[in-house]
Amino acid sequence: MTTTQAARSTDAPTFPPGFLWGSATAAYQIEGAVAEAGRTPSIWDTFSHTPGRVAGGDTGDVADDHYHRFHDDVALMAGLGLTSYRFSVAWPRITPQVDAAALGPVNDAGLAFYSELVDTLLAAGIAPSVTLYHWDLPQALEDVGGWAARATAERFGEYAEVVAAALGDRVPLFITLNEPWCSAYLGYASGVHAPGRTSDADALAAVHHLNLAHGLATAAIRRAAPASRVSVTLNLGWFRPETGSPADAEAARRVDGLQNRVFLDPILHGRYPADVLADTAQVTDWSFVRPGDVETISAPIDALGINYYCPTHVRHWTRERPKEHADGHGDGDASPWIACEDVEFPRHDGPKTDMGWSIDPRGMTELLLRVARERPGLDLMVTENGAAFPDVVGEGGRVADPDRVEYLRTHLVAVHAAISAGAPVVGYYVWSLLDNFEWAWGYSKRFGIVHVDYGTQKRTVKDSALFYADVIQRNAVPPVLPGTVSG
Ligand code: GCO
Repeated sequence: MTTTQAARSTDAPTFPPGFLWGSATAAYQIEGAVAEAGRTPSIWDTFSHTPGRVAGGDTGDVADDHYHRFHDDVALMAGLGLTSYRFSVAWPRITPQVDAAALGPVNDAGLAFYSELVDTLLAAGIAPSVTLYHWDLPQALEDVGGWAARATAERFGEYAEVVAAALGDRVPLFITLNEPWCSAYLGYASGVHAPGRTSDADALAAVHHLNLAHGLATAAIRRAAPASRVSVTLNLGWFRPETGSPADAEAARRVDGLQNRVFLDPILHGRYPADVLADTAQVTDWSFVRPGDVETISAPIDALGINYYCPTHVRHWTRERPKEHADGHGDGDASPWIACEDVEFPRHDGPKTDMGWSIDPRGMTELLLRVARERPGLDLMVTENGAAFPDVVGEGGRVADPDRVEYLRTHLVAVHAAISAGAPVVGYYVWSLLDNFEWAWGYSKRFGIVHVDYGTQKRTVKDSALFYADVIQRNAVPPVLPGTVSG
C-alpha cells in the first residue's frame, strides 16, 4: 500500500443524517412454528417437504424459531444499534382460508404476532419496515393457479389492506413484494423455487400478476394506512457484457429486459417494454394484461428497494462449446431466462462468496446510479446486501468472519460512493440478521451477521455484526488502518 492510498483509506465515508441502518429477514426463513396459531401451509412448506427439492431435505418447520424467540432477537438488534428492521409477514398466518374467490376470515392470532413484534421493535427504538410478500404464497392459492392466475393478485391486494389497517398506525414503511423476479422465474420457469413449475408462459403471466399485485397493494395501503410510505423491493440485475460487440450488447439487452425493465417500466413509467413483449412473443401474447392494469401498477411509490449481491457477466452464446450458467440460478435444463437461448453467463475468476457469487462492490454503485438517473428524486433503499460464508464458532465463542466484514465494508463504501454521486439512498439493510433457511440451499449457506446453532438455537454475534454496530454508531464506515486489509 502506498502512502497516498493509506492516507486516503483513513477518510471515513460518512452517511447522511437520519440514514436508516437495518437488517433484513423473511418469515419462512426464520419463523418456524409453521402449524401454530392457525397458520396454513404455504408453497414453501409443500416444496421443502417434497423430496429432492431442498438441499439436505431441510424445511422451514423450525428454522430459527424466531416465532417464539422474537423478544430476544429484537434485544439482539437493539444491542447492535439497528435503527430499522425489515421483516416479512407470512400471508398464511393472516388469512389462512383464502381461496381464488375470497380472502376468507382474518386470523386475529396471526395479526397479533406481527402486532406484538412491531410494538417490541418500537419500544426498542427500531423502525419496522414490513414486507407483505416474501415468497410464502398460501398453498390454497397455488392450487388454483398461483401467480399465473389473476385472482392471486386480487386477493393479495385485499390481504395488503388487512395488514395495513392493522399495523399502519405504527409502521412507517410497507414493501409490497420482495424480488418478484425470483417468484416468477425461479418459481414458474426454472422451478428451483416453490412452487417448482417449469412453464415459461406461466412465468410471464406471473410477472404481470406480481406487478398487478404490487399496484393493487399500493392502492390498498394508501387507503388503509395513509401515513405509511410504500415501496417495492426488486433484485435488479447489473449486467456486464463480456465485450463491446453488438452481439454481447444484444445479450445484455435481453436479460436486462427480463430482469429489470419488465418490472421497472410498468412500476415507474406505466408501460411494458416493447422489446420484451417482442422477445417473448413465441411464448405468450401477453393478453393477461388488461386495460387499466398498467395504470394500477404505476401508482406513485415513495421509495424503491434494491437488493444487490453481485453483478452478472453476460455474452452471446456461439454454440461452439457448452453453455455456461454462472449466474447462480442452477445449471438444470429449465432456465429462468425465457427466450434467451443465445445468451450465456460466463464464469469469471476472482473472489466469490459461498454461493459462488463474485464479489464486486463497484456493481452496487453503478446499479444505484442507473436507477437514480432513470427516476430522479425517488428515494432508494438497499433492502438487501450481504454474503454467505461457511462460518464456525471458534475459541471462546467468537465467530471470526473477516470475509463478510470486508464484503460489508467495501459494499458500504460503494453505497456511499453512489450517494456522493447523487443517488438518494436513504437506508441500508444487511442480509441477514440471522443465519437462516436459504431456500433451495436449506441451512447449508450462512448469510447472518449473527450465527445460529440450529441444534440449540443459540445465537452468537459474529465479528461482522460488531463491525456493523461500529458503522451504525459512527454513521460512517470506519477507517481501515494501514496494513489491516489486503488488496
Ligand atoms: C433473495 C431473498 C433472500 C435471500 C437472500 C440470499 O434475495 O433471494 O430476498 O430471501 O435469502 O437474497 O440469497
